[in-house]
This record gives sequence, structure tokens and C-alpha cells, in this order.
Amino acid sequence: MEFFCDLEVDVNSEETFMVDKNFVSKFLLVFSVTINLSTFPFLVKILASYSGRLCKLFGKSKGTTTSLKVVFHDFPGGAECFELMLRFCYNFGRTEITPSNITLLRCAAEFMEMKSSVSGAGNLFEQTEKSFEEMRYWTWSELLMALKQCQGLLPASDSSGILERCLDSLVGRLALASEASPCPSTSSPDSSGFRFSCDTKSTESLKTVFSRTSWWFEDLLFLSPVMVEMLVKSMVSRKFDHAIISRFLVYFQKSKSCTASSSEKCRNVETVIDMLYILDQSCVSCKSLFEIHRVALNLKLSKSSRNKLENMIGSQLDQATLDNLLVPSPYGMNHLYDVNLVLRFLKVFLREGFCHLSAMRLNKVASLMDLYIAEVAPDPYLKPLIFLALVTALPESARDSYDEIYGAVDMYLEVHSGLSEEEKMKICCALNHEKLSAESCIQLSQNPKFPSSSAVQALISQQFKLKSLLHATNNTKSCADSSSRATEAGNESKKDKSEEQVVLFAGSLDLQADSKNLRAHLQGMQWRVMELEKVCRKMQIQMAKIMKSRAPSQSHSRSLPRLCS
Ligand SMILES: *[C@@H]1O[C@H](CO)[C@@H](O)[C@H](O)[C@H]1NC(C)=O
Ligand SMILES: *[C@@H]1O[C@H](CO)[C@@H](O)[C@H](O)[C@H]1NC(C)=O
Ligand SMILES: CC(=O)N[C@H]1CO[C@H](CO)[C@@H](O)[C@@H]1O
Repeated sequence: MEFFCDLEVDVNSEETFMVDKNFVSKFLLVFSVTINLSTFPFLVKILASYSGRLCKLFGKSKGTTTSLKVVFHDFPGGAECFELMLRFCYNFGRTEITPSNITLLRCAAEFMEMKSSVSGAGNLFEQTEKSFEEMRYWTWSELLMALKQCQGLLPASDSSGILERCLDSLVGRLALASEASPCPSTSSPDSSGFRFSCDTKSTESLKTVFSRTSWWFEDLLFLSPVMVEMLVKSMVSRKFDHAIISRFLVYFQKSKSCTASSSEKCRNVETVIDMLYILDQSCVSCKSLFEIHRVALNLKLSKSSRNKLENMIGSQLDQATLDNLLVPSPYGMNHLYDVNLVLRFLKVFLREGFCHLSAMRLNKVASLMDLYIAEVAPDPYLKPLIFLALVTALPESARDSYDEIYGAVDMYLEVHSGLSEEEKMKICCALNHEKLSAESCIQLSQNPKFPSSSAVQALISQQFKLKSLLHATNNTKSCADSSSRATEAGNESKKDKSEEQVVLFAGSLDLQADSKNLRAHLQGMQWRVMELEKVCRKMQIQMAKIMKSRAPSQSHSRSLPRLCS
């Protein structure tokens, strides 16, 4: 049967293939040119003999039309891939499948249903399958090329499983490389069996390790955010070193940010954040997180990614620096720095619970907050409640000294002179007076910006501190007197002096006095407090000496005063 018709195949509205009779011999594709085709049945037969899909289509229209148009909307890989598939057919299934076209052919084979039930043993699907078995012999660049094609063939490459195979192969090679002889270009003798992981931070070899483990970063910059996500998930499931993954993600984000449009940047940053979030957080550098945070300030990130980023930063707030925290306020807020952000960081940091946080980490954050509070205190727009929230965010045990806070409160009261007495009181209550040094206490007691009750509190606590210190010293002394008189006969006179002063101190304090007279009273007392501080310091030194001299026999010298009393 012979009839004239055109075979027109519209592939994804990209290109229209008009097939002419010369095509059979020349493998020529003519685009958008209509040529009558006398040998159509022959072409139909060839194509249909390989493709189940076309077979079904042509079968339906058999003999009834003179012009046939097939429209594919979602042909994987588009025109290029369709052409490869045609070549395979017109070459009667004899073709070489290489890493450069295997993924395209495989996707085409699946789409066109080119399987054994249609064309027997030589079908395209099985031929690609055989070639995939050779994957482990592919070179690195062949693998990269295949991966690149997979990216272009999404989502077909994902649903067919070839993307997963390529990623698996890639991650397998990287894991092998980072474990055994890492960088292909370096052949240092010490490289065998070397393994870098986040908890072995050998300072000396960090640089070489970095170049050894990061040689592939550049090669994978072509990945789209979706592919990065798949790669990282594959790495994580294969227990790939999280420190390296983390560095790759940061590198990826940085490298992409210079060229990308704002919406691309946003997607890149979101992906990087989401992936960093699934890693072991001890492998994610706080510095990098802040860098990402800075980039993200100008982007409209999703709420979920923003929260994740803040959570990651908050949980390692002890690694942050003052500069990191001085983030400008978001548009529309009138205070200078984004204080609410820092409060959110703190909330995350403390979420672990005080008992699970080491004192060292807590102290570090407290010192950082002292610096931060001092920095934001002069901001005239900073509301008392927010300032108070900053000061009270950490438990009192986090700070050994409240001197810095005293300085910040002083500054805050200076700038915000219009505060009500009640507001002032609230802020001053946040000061732990017992943890103020003598100097700060004295300054506070003379400071007209502070409510007088705060001044009283400062001095009472100072007095209390001295008393207990003197008490302890007295006990130690009496103990020393009775048990080791011989070793310190020469220091006797000094102790007598200090005892005199204790008496003086105890006799002159009457803090219940009327608060009008108080300031004058307190000022007069000031020098005595200073003197007593000096004495105390001397006594402490002496005490330490006594303890030392008795150290061999006393294993727990700290409880010495109590033992003797
Ligand atoms: C696949 O690529 C190889 C090498 O580039 C080529 O020889 C072969 O013909 C290609 N296969 C098809 C079906 O086009
Ligand atoms: C010091 O110790 C003696 C007894 O050793 C005691 O009588 C005296 O009250 C103590 N003084 C103080 C200030 O605790
Ligand atoms: C501060 C002081 O005078 N210390 C002396 C206490 O007594 C011992 C033993 O006599 C001396 O060695 C110290 O110098």
C-alpha cells in the first residue's frame, strides 16, 4: 500500500521534525520544511518496530490519513534526544552507546517504550542497561557529563533511577578518594589511609587536607539546587564526612552568589541552609553561617529556611563574635541593630537547658552579650523592655561579674533620661549587685542616675561579701594559729591589724538609716570599703600561702575553714 503523507513530529514545541525519504539513508533531519513522503509506510515500520509508543499511535491511524502529526509535550531531553533516538532506529538498532549519550538514550528508550516486548533482544532499553554496568570504568569527566545530562533530563532521569545511579557512583568515588589517596593530582606519601573528619582538627595538616578533600568542589558547581539537595542526601546516607559536605555547601553558595539573579540566589541559599541543617551541627562553621545570614538579609528567604538558619546560629552562639551580632535592623524598625534577632539567637542557645550547657559556653555567651549590650545601650530608640530582655536573657550564673552590665545600664540611663522611676527600678533590678566589684559598687552608690534603693542594695551586698570573706579568713587564721603557729610567727602583727579593721567595719555600718542621709553616709564609708578590699586581698594571699604550706596533708584544701571551725 502506498500513499502520500508527511510525518511531522512536534517535540515539546521546541522543534518540528519533518521526516523525508532521504532521511533513511542520510539520517538527515529537516526542520520546519514540509516534504512529501512516498515511503512513509517504510518509516513507520522502522520506527514502530522499536518504539511501543509509536507503534500504538500509528496503529490507530492506519491507512486513514495522508498526513500524520505527532505532538510530544514532555519528551525528555527535547529535540536533541529525539534525534538520537531516531538515529538509533534508522541504524537498525546497531549503535555505540557511550557515557556522552547514555542518559539521553535511556530516557528516550523509556519514553518511547523501546523494550524487549517490542523489538526483542536488541532493544534500546536493554542496550543502555548493559552500558550502565560499565559505569565504574567511566572517567571522572565522563561521570560528570552524564550527571550534567541527568540534570537536563529531570524529572525523567530521576524517575528512571539513572540520576540516582550517577550520584551513587559519584559519591562512592569521592568517599573512596577522601579515605584513601585523595587528590588525583597530588601523590604525597603520607596520604594513604588518611581520614579527615570533623572531630580531628589537626591544625598542621588542615590546609593540605582541605585541598585534598575539596578538589571536586569546583567540578560540581554546575549542579542546580535540586541536584545539590540530592547529592547531599546521598552523601549523608552514605555517611560521607559532614565537615566536607558542609564546606562544599558553603563553597557552592559563595561561588553561585556572584552570578545568580536574586531569585536564583534565594533558591541557592535556601537549599544550602536546608542541607546544612540536616548535617551534624558541630561540622557547620558558625562563621560561614553568619556569612550566609548576611547574604540572606537582602533576599526573601522562606520562613522555614530563615528559622533553620537562626536555629543553627543560635545553637552555637558561643562561637560568634560581636561583629557577627551587629546586624542592622530590618527595614521599618527604628532601632539601629536587630536586637530581636539576637534575642532569638539567645532563646535557641538556651533551649538546650542550663544544665546541659557547659559553664564555659555559657560564660562565653555572657561575655559576648556584655559587649553587645554595651554596643546597643546608647541607641536612643532601644525600648526599656527590650534592653531589659537582653540583660536578663542569661541566667545570673552565666556571669562572674556584672561590672560590664553596670556600665551598659549606666549608659542606657544616661541616654534614656526620660525613663520613669519604675522603669529605672526594673532595669536596675536586673543587676546582680553581689557580682559587682567594689569599684562599681562605689560608683553606683554615687551615681545620681540610679535609684537610691539600687545604691543601697549595692552596698549591702558588698558589705555582705566582705563579711563572709572576713569570716572565712578569721576561721582560717584561728585554725592556722592553733595548728601551725611555728610556720607563721612572723606574720602575726599584720593579722592583728586586720582584725582591728574588722571591728571598725562592723561597728560603723548602719544601713537601716534614713535614705536622705544615706548617700553622705555611704560616701564616708567608701574609703573604708576600699581599705577593707585591700586588706581582704592581702588576707586572701596569706590564706593561699597557708593552704599551700599545708597542702601535702590536706587533700581538699577548699573546705579547710569549715574543718577547723
Ligand atoms: C553515542 O555517542 C557515540 C560517541 O559520541 C556515537 O558514536 C554514537 O553513535 C552515539 N549513539 C547514538 C545512538 O547516537
Ligand atoms: C573570729 O574568730 C573568733 C574565734 O576564733 C570569734 O570569736 C570571732 O567572733 C570571729 N570573728 C568574726 C568576724 O567572725
Ligand atoms: C606577707 C608576709 O610577711 N609573709 C611572711 C609570713 O611568714 C612567713 C614565715 O615566717 C614568711 O616566709 C613570709 O614572708
